[in-house]
Amino acid sequence: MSAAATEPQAALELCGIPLRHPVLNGSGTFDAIAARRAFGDALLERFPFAAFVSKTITPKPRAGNPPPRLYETPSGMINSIGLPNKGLAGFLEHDLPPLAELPVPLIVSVMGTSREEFSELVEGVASRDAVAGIELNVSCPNVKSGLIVGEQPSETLALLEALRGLSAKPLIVKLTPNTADPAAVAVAAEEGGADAVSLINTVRASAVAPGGSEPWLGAGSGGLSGPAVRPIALDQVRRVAEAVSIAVIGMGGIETGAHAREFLAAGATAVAVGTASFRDPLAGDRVRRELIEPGANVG
Ligand code: RRO
Repeated sequence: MSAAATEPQAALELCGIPLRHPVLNGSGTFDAIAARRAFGDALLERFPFAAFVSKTITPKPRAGNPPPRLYETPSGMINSIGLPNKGLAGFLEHDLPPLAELPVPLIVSVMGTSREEFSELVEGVASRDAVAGIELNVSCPNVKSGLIVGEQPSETLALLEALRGLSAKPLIVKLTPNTADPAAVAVAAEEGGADAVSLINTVRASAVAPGGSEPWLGAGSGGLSGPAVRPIALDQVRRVAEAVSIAVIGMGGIETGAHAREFLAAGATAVAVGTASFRDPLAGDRVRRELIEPGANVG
């Protein structure tokens, strides 16, 4: 048999990125470098996702938020990790080489606090052959306007207009659910030249320290994910998919193939598994099997 005949074929395309199946990871929910250390090459042979989305990086290194950073809720989890990362140069030097060895396309998630910072990030990662696409995490304030970019259609449009000319690689806008009309933001992203949108990021949430009145999380508040947010995510994915023609990546509490199917039926081209991977690093692989292998669905 020829090598080409044994190579897995792309089953679908996500804004030009070939995917063997529709299940990705949510940014920041699966540490592929640590998993490779723990599982060795077995991880590459049975990689759970059709493309890998990196944890969000920023231009300069960040230590992240003070602890505690996590809080378990009924059917969910609140995080306030606060973007700990090595910064653009550290990512390119230390993290990109091992991520480039993964057997799937690499999407790098980036976040800046100004158009200039976003531009630096997009130029820095897009020039690397190993990078198939860039996810713009817009759940951040613009230091000039003070507004959260992804909460405002006008801010999102202006950001995309500034970035679109910098690279021909796919730009995916990660939408926040913490806005009155996520579909209006998605339409603005499309108008600015985005190739896809992904949603939802976490839902703004707080927790009180047990027995007290103080906030539990070191940063005061955080973002809720997991099964608790799935109906919110499904509703927003449907509304966004109806409003745009670009691809939609749906996520939010997906734990089974049946859940994934609901998001695809709501108009998503692909789905992502996030919080479920913390409990079971192979959750993505199971969701894929339940989704595409008849009879495997136990969810
Ligand atoms: O690092 C985080 O605390 C974080 C990020 Br960048 C994000 O986009 N969403 C989230 O829930 N946490």
